[in-house]
Order: sequence, then C-alpha cells, then structure tokens
Amino acid sequence: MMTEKTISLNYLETLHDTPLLDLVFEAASVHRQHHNSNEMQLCTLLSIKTGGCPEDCSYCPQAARYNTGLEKEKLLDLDIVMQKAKEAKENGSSRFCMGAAFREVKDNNDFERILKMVSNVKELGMEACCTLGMLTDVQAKRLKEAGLTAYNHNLDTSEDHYDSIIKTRKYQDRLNTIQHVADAGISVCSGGIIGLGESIKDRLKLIETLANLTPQPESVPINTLVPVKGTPLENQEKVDTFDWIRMVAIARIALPKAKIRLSAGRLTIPKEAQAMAFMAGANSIFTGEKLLTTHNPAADVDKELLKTLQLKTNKVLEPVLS
Ligand code: SAM
Ligand code: DTB
Ligand code: SF4
Repeated sequence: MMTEKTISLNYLETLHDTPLLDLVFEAASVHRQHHNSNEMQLCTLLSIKTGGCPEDCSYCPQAARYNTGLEKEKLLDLDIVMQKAKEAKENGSSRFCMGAAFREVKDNNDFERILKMVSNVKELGMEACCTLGMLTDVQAKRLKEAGLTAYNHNLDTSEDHYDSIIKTRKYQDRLNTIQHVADAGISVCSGGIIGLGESIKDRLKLIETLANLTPQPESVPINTLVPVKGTPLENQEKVDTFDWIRMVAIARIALPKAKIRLSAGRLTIPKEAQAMAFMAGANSIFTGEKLLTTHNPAADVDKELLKTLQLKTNKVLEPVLS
C-alpha cells in the first residue's frame, strides 16, 4: 500500500512564514498538478434534523443548552428531502449533504429513514454525503451499503484547543468515527473552523492531523466561525480574511488531492477575497441561501461570481435509475 509522506508541523510553519503571494503561487501550482483549476464543485446542505443536540460545541446554534432561539425540528420526511435534493441538482449541485444535530447515530427508525435518503439521493445521480455525529463500524458499513459517497466529521481545531471548545466528547472519539468511515470504504470529509480563539499553531496542528490521516481526507471543509447569538462564542472576533486565505493555501499544499471546500462564513467575505481563495486552491463551495441553520450567499450571487471568473461547475452525473 502506498503511504503518503508525513507532513510535519515544522514544514507547515515554514509555509505559514512564506510571504502570502508566494504561498498562494505555490498552492496554485500544486492545485494545477492535481485538479482542473477552472472547475468548482457545488454542494448543497440540508438540515434533516435540527436543534436539540445534547453536545456542548461552543460555536453551535443547535446545542440544546444554548438559547439561540432556533426552532427544533424532528427528522424530515423522505419526500421533503428528495424534493430538496432534486432542486439542488437543478441548481447545479453535484453533492447533497444531509446534516443532523445528533451526538451519535442510534439504531432506530430514524437511521433506517436516513439510509433510504442516502440511496435515493444516490439514485438521482448526485454524490450523497451525511454528517450525523459519531458512528459505529457497523453503522458506517450500513451507510456504505446504502450508497453513501462521503461522511463529514470535522476535527474542528487542534487536539490541544479542543477541550476549550467541546467538553462532551474527546478528540479521540472524532478520530474513531473517522476510522470507522474510512474502514467502511466511505470517503472521509473532515476539516475545521477558524476563529474559535485558537492560535496559529492550533490551526497548523489541525492541518497536520488531517494531512497525516491515512488515507488523507477526500474533502476538507474550511469554515470560519459564524458567531451566533446565545452561543458562548457569540462575541468572538472575526478572522482576518488574509489569514483565512493563508489557511486555504496551506491546506491545499498539505492535502494536494483533496477537495478544499469553502464552508461556513462566506457570507461576510468579499468576492475578490473568495476569488483569491479559489486561486489558492479552494475548489468547492456550498450553495443555497442556507447552510444548516445560518445564512449563506444567495445562489444568484454565487452564479454571478463563477460566471465572472469563468469557472465551470463539475458535471452532475446522469440518474442511476430514471
Ligand atoms: N452533529 C454533527 C457533528 O457535529 O458532527 C453534524 C452537524 S455539525 C453542525 C457540522 C459542522 O458544522 C461542525 O463540525 C462544525 O464544524 C460546523 N459548524 C457548526 N456551527 C458552526 C458555526 N457557527 N460556524 C462555523 N461552523 C459551524
Ligand atoms: C462543514 O464543515 N460545514 C457545514 C457542513 N460541514 C456540514 C456546516 C456548516 C454549519 C454552519 C452553521 C449552521 O448553518 O448551522
Ligand atoms: Fe451537536 Fe454537531 Fe452542533 Fe456539536 S456541532 S452541538 S454535535 S449539532
């Protein structure tokens, strides 16, 4: 088996110290060796079960313990989810990501319904992705059998900083789920959030951990904190846009084959800065006015940006069954 070369913290620190334009140039070169630089993958998110989560993630509007005013919603019906998936496909998304505010998946009727959602989305010819919290090895295998393309499970920050953000689970719990996903043959989607009060070293350590997973994640979402009123991080300072671009570039160099997805936080980032992040190797965005519960740029604003930059969206596959 081919093993990827180890990415050291020292190397990432050297990248971080590189003048920004040289770093972006290097990342752009790596990007062109592994990807079509004029192609962007559009993904659509849907919250299939909203709020009431028992975890204490300090950034999250869906944690039951914070008063964020969010309306809770039980697991959506299959028909509603399929309607949203079809609309996403019509709007150019090739990946549909279903998110649930679960600590972990339970072996119950909800899980059976989610398995149906996965196989039906796959039958539309879209990549099916889920983010449902912790999974056992058996649950991961069942999702694989249902046709799941990818499972999103973020490490969020460095192991050192993790305990100051989340106390109800351990970093190792996240790594265990990621291992179950990889062992089941599902692509791993794992990334993080910047703007949680972490140091530069924490950001680089997160990239170090992601880059040294075997295999490397197929997809790396880069979120910047969307501060939500009622969460402990509601007053957190905004991340500097150039620092965000630097992280995108470093992630691209450290994980050359991965899709680097610009996730939460794009709404407040100017379009020129987003273009610079695309130059630095980001090749996917979430489209549609909503992420899970917070706002995202309107679809026509994103379409206009892609058109201006002459970026093509990658092809939506033909339906498996018509
Ligand atoms: N409950 C599951 C879990 O935590 O794995 C799945 C859903 S959870 C909302 C998915 C991811 O959304 C989190 O790992 C986190 O990275 C991101 N997220 C949640 N709230 C956010 C916020 N306010 N700003 C930026 N990213 C956020
Ligand atoms: C990821 O890393 N970001 C997306 C997706 N994976 C599931 C979720 C962002 C959620 C932002 C807060 C919200 O809308 O609730
Ligand atoms: Fe729950 Fe996920 Fe939000 Fe944490 S990030 S509180 S696990 S929904």
